[in-house]
Amino acid sequence: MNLEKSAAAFAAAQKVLVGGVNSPVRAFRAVGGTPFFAHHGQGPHLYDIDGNRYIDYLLSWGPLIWGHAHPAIVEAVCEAAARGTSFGVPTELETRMAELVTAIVPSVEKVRMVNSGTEATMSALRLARAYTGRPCIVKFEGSYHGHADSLLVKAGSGVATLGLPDSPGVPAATAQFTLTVPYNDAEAVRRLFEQRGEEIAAVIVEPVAGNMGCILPKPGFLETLREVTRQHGALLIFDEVMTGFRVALGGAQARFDIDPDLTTLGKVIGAGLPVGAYGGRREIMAMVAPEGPMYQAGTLSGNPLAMAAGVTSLEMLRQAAEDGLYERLEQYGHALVATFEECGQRAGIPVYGHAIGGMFGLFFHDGPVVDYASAKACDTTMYARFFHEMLARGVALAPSQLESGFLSAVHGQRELDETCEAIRGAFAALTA
Ligand code: KE4
Repeated sequence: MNLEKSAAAFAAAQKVLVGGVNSPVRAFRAVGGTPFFAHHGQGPHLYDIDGNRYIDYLLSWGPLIWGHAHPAIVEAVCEAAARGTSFGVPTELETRMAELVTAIVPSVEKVRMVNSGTEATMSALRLARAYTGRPCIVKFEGSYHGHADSLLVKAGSGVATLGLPDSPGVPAATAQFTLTVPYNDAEAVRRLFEQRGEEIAAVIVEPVAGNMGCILPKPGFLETLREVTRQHGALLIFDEVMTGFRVALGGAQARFDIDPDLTTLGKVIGAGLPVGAYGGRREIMAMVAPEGPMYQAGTLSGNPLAMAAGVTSLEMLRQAAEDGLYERLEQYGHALVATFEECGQRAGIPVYGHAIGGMFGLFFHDGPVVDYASAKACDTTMYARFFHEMLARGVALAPSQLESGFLSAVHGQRELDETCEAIRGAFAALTA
C-alpha cells in the first residue's frame, strides 16, 4: 500500500504540530506505522492523500453516523455559513437543537450547548458539585470523559493507549477528589458509598464503555448506580458523548431504561462539527448561569454551523429510527463480530467481540472483556498487526485496541461483505 504522501505530510506536520497531530490518538502510537492523512470522505469511505480508499469504521471517533459528506448535512452547513458563521446573540437554530435533544432524551428537561465532550463533562461535574455542595466524584477505571483535570484519573482512550500515568499537571489536590472503581463492579460502588457517600457529588459513567474497547454494562450494574446514588443524595451522570444517538435513538439510557440526573452529549449531535452538550432535570439545570450561580460560558457555544449540522443529523435519525436504522446497525455489527470470532477461532487466536447499536468492539483476548483489567490484558501486539493487515485490505479500524469501532447509516451489504473478506484475509496473514 502506497503511503508516500502521508509519510511526507506526517514529517512536515511533526515540525509544527505536537506529535504531528491535534489529538494524540491520531498518531497511531498504539499500532505503529505512519498515520494516513485524509484527503476526503464520501459515504462509508475515507480516501487518503495517496489515493487509498478505506471502508471507515473510525468515522471521526463517532460523530459520523451519516457517514462522510452526507448531502443533507453539507447543504445545511453551507446554507448556515452563507448567513454568517457566528453571531454572539441567540439563534432559533439553538432552540431547535434543544427541542430535539429534550424530545428524544426525556431525562434531559433543559440543556446547555458547549463545544466539545470535554466541556460537557467538565461542566456537568461542576454543576453536580454546585448542586450537592459535595467535593468528590466517582469515575470508573479505564473510562475516558475528556481531558478536564478531575477526569484524567485512571482514564481510558489515549491516556490508556499511550500508557500514561495519570497526567502530569493535574494537582494531587484536585485528583484527591476523584474516586475510581473498576467498571462493572457494582458492589465496589456500593461499598465506596457506604464509606464516603456523604462526600460524593456524582458518579459519572459511560453507560456502554467505549474508551477501553467497547464494553457492555453487566446486568444490574447501571441499575445499582441509579439506586445507590439516589440513596445517598448523589447525582448520576450518564456520559453519552459516544453512546448518545448511537446505541439507540435515545442513547444508552433508552436502551437500558435508566433515568440519569444529568447527561452529557457530543459527537453525533454535531455530525462532525465541534459540539457538546450537558443537560438534565430542570431543578438541577436552574443552578447554571444566568438562571443560577454556577458559571459556564463559551464564545461559540451553539454555533450556527454545528447546530445546522446537528439538527439535520437528529431530524434524519428520528425518521431513520422509525424505519429500523438501529436494528440494522446492530445486525451489521453482529455479522462483523461473528466473522471476526469465527476467523480467530479457526486460526487458534483468542478473540472476543460484541456489538451494540452502531458501535462494536474487537478484542484479542481469551474470553469476555468486562473492565479495564481485562481490556489491558488484551494482546495489543496482535491487534496492531490485525489493524495494519485490515488497512492494507482497505478497511480502517480504530488505531488502538482500547477504542471502539463505529458504524454509519450508509454502510451497506457491500461494505459488510468486503469487510468480512478483509477479516478472513487478515487472519490468514496473521497465521502465515
Ligand atoms: P471531546 O472533548 O474529545 O469532544 O469528548 C471527550 C469525550 C467525552 N466522553 C466520552 C465518552 C468520549 O468518548 C470522549 C472522547 N472520545 C475520544 C475517543 N475515544 C475522542 C478521540 C480523541 O481524543 O481524539
